[in-house]
Amino acid sequence: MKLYGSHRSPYVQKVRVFIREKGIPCDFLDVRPASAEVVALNPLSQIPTLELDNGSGIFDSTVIVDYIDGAWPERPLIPQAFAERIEVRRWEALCDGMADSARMIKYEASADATSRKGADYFAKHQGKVDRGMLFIDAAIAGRKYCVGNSLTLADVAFAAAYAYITQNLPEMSILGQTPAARAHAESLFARPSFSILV
Ligand SMILES: N[C@@H](CCC(=O)N[C@@H](CS)C(=O)NCC(=O)O)C(=O)O
Repeated sequence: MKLYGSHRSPYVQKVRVFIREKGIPCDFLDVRPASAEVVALNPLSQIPTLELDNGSGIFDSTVIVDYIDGAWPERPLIPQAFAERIEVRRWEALCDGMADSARMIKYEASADATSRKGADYFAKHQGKVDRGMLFIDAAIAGRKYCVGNSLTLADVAFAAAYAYITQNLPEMSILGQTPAARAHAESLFARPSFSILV
């Protein structure tokens, strides 16, 4: 099994930490979304893309983690029980969405001034990150894990998004107003499986 991606992608990093936490063998190939290997497996030409040993491709990061958790059911990171599973997937959707907005801000900020989007665009995406971070800060305060009493995909998705945001947009003022989110991220980064995020 091979994972195609880049350590600069928050979605790739989420999948890489998930695989490490599961303790399963998987080769990692550092490639761009437009690489021939990815395009051959994924018509969307996006990373992460997973290549199975039978040569077929699996993509979007949400489907890849589902595949891995189902194919290696020992030590599940996505709960089977309906309510917990929906809660974990909600965390993942929130954290992936925050990473989406952080990426938009980063790319637009580095665009040429003549073609750069306006202040409304930045405010819209900043609002998504800020509200998401405040939501997480309130939800995680006093808890060891995002959902339930053990580590799940929710913690993995949060850590990957938090690492991306703090590394690429460290000046965001919301980071100074969300100490519980920061403390949770730091406790996760200390786990060996998460060390690739820092
Ligand atoms: N929803 C997708 C998003 C993947 C994604 O947008 N990856 C970016 C890299 S961070 C990419 O491949 N961009 C190239 C493109 O969209 O053409 C997932 O979770 O896997």
